[in-house]
Formats: sequence, C-alpha cells, structure tokens
Amino acid sequence: MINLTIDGVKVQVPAGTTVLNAARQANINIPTLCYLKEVNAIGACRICMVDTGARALSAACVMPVAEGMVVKTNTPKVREARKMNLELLLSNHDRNCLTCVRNQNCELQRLAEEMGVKEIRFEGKRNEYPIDDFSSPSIVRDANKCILCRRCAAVCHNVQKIGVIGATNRGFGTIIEPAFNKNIGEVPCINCGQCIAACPVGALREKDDTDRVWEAIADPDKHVVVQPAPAVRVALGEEFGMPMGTRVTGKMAAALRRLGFDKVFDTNFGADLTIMEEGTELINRLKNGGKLPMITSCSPGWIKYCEHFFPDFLDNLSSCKSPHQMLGAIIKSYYAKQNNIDPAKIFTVSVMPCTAKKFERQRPEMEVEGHEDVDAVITTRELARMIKEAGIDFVNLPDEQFDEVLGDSTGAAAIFGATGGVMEAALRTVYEVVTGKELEDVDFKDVRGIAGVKEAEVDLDGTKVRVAVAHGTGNAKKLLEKVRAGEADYQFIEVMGCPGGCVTGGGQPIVSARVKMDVDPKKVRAAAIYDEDEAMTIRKSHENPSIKKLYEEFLGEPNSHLAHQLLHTHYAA
Ligand code: HC1
Ligand code: SF4
Repeated sequence: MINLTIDGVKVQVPAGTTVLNAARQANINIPTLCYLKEVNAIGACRICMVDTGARALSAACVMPVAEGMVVKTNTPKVREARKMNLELLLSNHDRNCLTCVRNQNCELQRLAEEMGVKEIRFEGKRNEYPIDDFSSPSIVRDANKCILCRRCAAVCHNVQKIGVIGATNRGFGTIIEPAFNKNIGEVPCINCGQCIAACPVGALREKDDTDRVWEAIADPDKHVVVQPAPAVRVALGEEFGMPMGTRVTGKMAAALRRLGFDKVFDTNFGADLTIMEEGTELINRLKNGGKLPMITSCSPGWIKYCEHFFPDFLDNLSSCKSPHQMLGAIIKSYYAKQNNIDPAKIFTVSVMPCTAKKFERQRPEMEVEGHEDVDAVITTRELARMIKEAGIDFVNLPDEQFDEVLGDSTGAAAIFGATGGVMEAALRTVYEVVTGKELEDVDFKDVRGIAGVKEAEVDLDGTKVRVAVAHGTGNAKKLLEKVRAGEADYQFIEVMGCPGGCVTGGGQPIVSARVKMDVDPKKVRAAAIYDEDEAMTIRKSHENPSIKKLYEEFLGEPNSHLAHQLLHTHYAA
C-alpha cells in the first residue's frame, strides 16, 4: 500500500492507483473532462491538474501515486491553470448552449459554472465545420462542439473494437472524424451510439425523429401505435431527476397515452413472441442438423457488426426479426385485421434505448407487403424530450397499464433489456418445451452479470446444450474468434451490440463521467430489470395467454408459414 497526503488528508491506496482515484477515496473531487473510467485516461484536456510538488503541475488522471507524495488540488496556481485550460477549450467551442441537445446535461457547461468562468479571455479564431446530420440514420456529428477529449474514439476503438472515428490533422486543425474526411454513414459504423453516450458535450447526438412522430400524432387520418422497449422503463425516470434504477413502467404507459398515441402496446409482447419463434428455431436446428451455434439477432448494431466483420457467421444468425420489428408486423397485420383498420393508415412508433434501431427499421428486409413494420424509432432521450415539451408532470403521473393483448407480457420479456436476458428467457421456454417438465428455478444466474463473456451448460433431458453470452462488440469479437478457430463449441450464443446490453444502449439517458466513477449504470439498471421480472406473475414466454391467443387466432404455430412471412428475415452477405 502507498501512503500519501491530499489536501492535508492522509490516504492509503494500492500501488498503481492514480492521484485522481486516490482523491476520490478521500472524497476530494478533482474535476475531469477527457477522463472516462475504464475507457479513457490520457491526460489530454489538462482540467484535472494538481500540484504534487514537482516543477510543473500534473494531470491527476494519469499520475500514479508515490510513497510520501503530498498533493494539493486547490491552490491559486492549480485553479488558475484549470480555468485557463477550460477557457481555451471554450474559446474554440460553439457556445449555442440554449439550443444544444445537451443543455443542462453538458460536462463542459457544468465545469464552466463550477470553476467560476465569467469571461473567456482568449477569444480568437474559431474552426467552422459542416454538420453531418444527413449521412447516417442514427448518428449526427457536429465537430463545432467537439472538445477533442477523444472519449468517443476510445469507446469505438478500445471497447467496441471498431475504430471508425479518431483524430485527424494536427494542432489547431485537429478534428475527431472518420478517416479520409468521410462522413459517418460512409464508414462501417454500426450505429451503436456508444460514442454519443461517451461524449461530454453535444458533438455527437442521435438523429432526432420526434418531429415525424408529433406530425403523425396530429394527423387525424393516422392511427398511431407506440411500443416501448424493455430497457426504457428502467432508465426514463433519470431524465426527470429520479434515481438511477427507478422502474417507471406505469408512468411511462400513462405518459405515452397523454402524448396522444392511439394505442400503447409493449415491445415486451414482441419479446415473448421472439422467444416462441427463436426457441422453436433453436430446437429445430438442434434436431435437424441446422447451422450451429445459432446466434441471436435482436441487436441491430450487432447484426451490422457481423455483416462487416464476421460475414462468415451470417448463416449462424437466427432468422428472427427483432422483437419491436415483429410487433410492428403484427400490428399492421393481425391488429389491423381484427380492428378493421387499413394498415396503410397505421403509423407504428418504437421507443428504444438504441440508436441502431433507427437504422434497422429502414432496412429493406423490415417490411411486409409494402408496409414498413416500424415507421419511426425514437430513443429514450427523445421520448423524455417529447414528454417535457408536452408539459406532462412525469414524476407525479399515476401508474397505467399497457393496452390489452399486444401490451401483455411476462418476466421473460422484461429481462431482454439486460445482457444475458434473451438467453435466459429462451432457456426458460426451450427447457420446458423439450423436456416436457416444469422448470423449478427459472433464474439462470450463470448468464447474468457484467462479465464480458459468460458461459453455461444446460441439460435438456440428456442433451447438453452449451451456451455463451457476449455484450459489446469487443467481447463478441473475442468470442467469435474462438468459435472460428475451433477453440470453443457452443450451440447457442447471445450477442448484444452494447456493453451491458440494452440498459446501457446508445439511446439511453446519458450518465456523466463523474457519476460513472462511483456507479455502474450497467449494474444498477440491470438490477431494476430483474426486479421487473420478479414482479411479474407469469415469467415464461410460452405461458403468456395473449401469445397463445395470437397463435390460435392468427399465426397457427411457431415457425408456421405465416410466422415466417411476417416475423423472420434473412441476412445475406
Ligand atoms: Fe433491446 Fe430488444 S431487448 S434489442 O436490447 O430484443 O433496443 O430494451 O427493444 O427489439 O424486446 C433494445 C431493449 C429491445 C428488441 C426487445
Ligand atoms: Fe463507433 Fe458505434 Fe459511434 Fe459508430 S456509433 S462511431 S460504431 S461508437
């Protein structure tokens, strides 16, 4: 252990700890900007300067502690250096804060306030860049707001192992962008939005689709149906000041109704339906010598990653569309027919924790008979903006239910939102269908948690099925390379494109680097997801009475001809 003193407080920490983390332990808050726990520690922004007695000040995020070190974090020299560095950043920053999507949730704005910046002493030449708001269906890049912290590049490169954005040019001309001056839509970006979640300012944001949704709601000729994803209900409350991990399922249903949607259904119904289709597909592949391992296909960031980087695994992907696409197709067929509504007049909106879903919905595979399954995708953040704009007092809303049949779901569907959830939900059903026995303990704990790759073996009456779960494409890469090399043998794999799964998708409320130093949203929001599961009376998809009704009245049986037409697709190289 190393002993040091920070602002007169004695601290003992393991060797290798940075001054920043040591200070944190002593409840001393050193401001940071480019630092992002477990993602980026490069000492680039020089905001976390401290005095260690050396000739020059040091960046606390990269400075390791030393025995007997005396650190001062709050001297006039330190405060002036930090302020000057911040003012230099601000001098080349588009400061249209009032109209910025990150207004009041911007780390730069907060630092300026906390450091008492009253004027910017270094006003000079400012770079002006065109905004790329056209090339990608998911991501908007505004380099005029970029502060060159490189958090986005680090997450894309080091965590997701994609690396399509990085620093180009030098000095005053440095810019974070795709290589060769390309637009973001012209490189193999998978639309995961993890760069947006890492950005401290408004340089990266989602493509906003709220205007199209408002327009549809206001159109008397349109029947507008909404469905929120499993992970939205454990994060939306954060946008209204509620603690991380608060479950707001009932308030969310109430808010959606008050926004004017004609029907409030639930993607969780689509998740139960996915389990019926995907579970049956797995059983068939196991029985009939189909392509194994079968890999889940609900995460569109993962699908695009597979297409670009592992095209030899495309036949391993389940043919199932993702839950919200399935539900969109059911709304425009079964629901339209039952209620005598022309599907051309139905407008379906998915509220997703995901920016890649904006890309997925417009893929040519995602339509039936000329009708797109889903007409608009908005993120959790966009929904929060709509609720605020409508003047709805979210926190004090009463709890309401989803609309019947296509809003009915089980605990198995709820857990789709956390890494391992799709696998666990599938196993609950596949086990009972294959063995004909009741599952005594529905909790498959081996596939839960935030380990990068998780494995388990399930005994289906003598047939051993080996399964694996990976979240974040960096972990998926590791796993698939092993499978490709013949070093691992699985029959079923779940991959989610974002680290943590959908709970920490690129469309979720943004958590600041400062909060992430102490709290891991992956864990907190996942815990809420498992509470949601436990609170449900029915916890297995095949026991959902509304799913049974859909098969009886319409689809026939899982993987039927009609089910294939509406709910399945094929990804070709
Ligand atoms: Fe997900 Fe899914 S779980 S992909 O993570 O399969 O986005 O929440 O909606 O479609 O159900 C996301 C979440 C979501 C789909 C489901
Ligand atoms: Fe990289 Fe994902 Fe951002 Fe695309 S959306 S630039 S893949 S982090």
